[in-house]
Amino acid sequence: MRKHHLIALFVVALFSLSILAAGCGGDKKPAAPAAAPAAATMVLKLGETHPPDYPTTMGDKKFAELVTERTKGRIKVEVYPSSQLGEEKAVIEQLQLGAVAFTRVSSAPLAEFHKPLGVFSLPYIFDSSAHMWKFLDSADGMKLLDGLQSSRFVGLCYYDPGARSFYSTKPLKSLADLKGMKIRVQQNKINMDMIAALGASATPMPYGQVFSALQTGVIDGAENNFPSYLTASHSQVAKYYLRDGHQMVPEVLIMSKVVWDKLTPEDQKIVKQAALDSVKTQRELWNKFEKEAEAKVKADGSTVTEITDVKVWQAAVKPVIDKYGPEYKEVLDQIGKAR
Ligand code: GTR
Repeated sequence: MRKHHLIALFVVALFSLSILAAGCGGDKKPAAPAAAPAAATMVLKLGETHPPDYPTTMGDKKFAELVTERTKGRIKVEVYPSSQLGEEKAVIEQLQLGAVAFTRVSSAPLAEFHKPLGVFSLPYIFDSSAHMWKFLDSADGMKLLDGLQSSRFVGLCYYDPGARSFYSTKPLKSLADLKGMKIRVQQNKINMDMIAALGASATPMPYGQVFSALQTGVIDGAENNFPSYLTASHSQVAKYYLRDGHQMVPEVLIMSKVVWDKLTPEDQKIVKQAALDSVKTQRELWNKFEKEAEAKVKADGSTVTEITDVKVWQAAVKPVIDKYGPEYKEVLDQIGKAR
């Protein structure tokens, strides 16, 4: 009881003091009208799979920098590299919910959320990087990106993906060697069919699990471009790289439609343009790093074999084109036109 009494007294004393303090305003200037509240900074997250200095991450950072600069700090984009926000599929789901604002992903896992992008996983649809960019930069390429809106994403821009090729922990120098191998693929249905058509067995799994799966022998091989082969350390365990260039699967920078809808039309325009303007940075760094990565893996002891029989590979995957061709006919015709 006594204790309660003391506490009560203390509270009363404090209360009186605060009244006194409030009353001691002094010269009683009329209260200034409240200043208009400064526009709050909107902080938006961008998820990226690759490490901080990888070309796609550098593209993301350029994008972030341009957005902050052009919105005069109204919007701040924070780039989280190295899958800090999760693997690609998980981050894409976060975008649909609006919990993460942006991500840079490969169009292969994104195609599981937005089917039209599956076209890019079809093997040998582009003859060269120039052919691919001619299509991506065309009105048809941009239309494909804009179509993402129907799946609650906003497609901002494409980044260079290079070409994907197979590599293995076991000798791999020809298509015949691939037979019966367990190959990790990006999580997408077309990839499963492609691997089957090549006589191997497909194991889809997130990118972050591939290194240990190679190391422990859960899989025999995987497929990717030189920069990923190097930076994910796959080249340390899978020493045989067979350069067949079966796919060029564009990287895309996308935004959550939920978050996009919260921006003013003016800021939406800034975000879109900043993304398009960041492409130059990513492409320049990509071209440089692709060559550096190739030289590095060779210097580190990887055996790189160039294929000389691309027609044989193309014939082997023809069933995949036959199966999916009708579904993607319109875009395949546009890609053909850009050739
Ligand atoms: C890389 C791509 C990543 C990821 C990875 C994979 O080339 O840049 O976004 O999709 O391939 O194979 O999972």
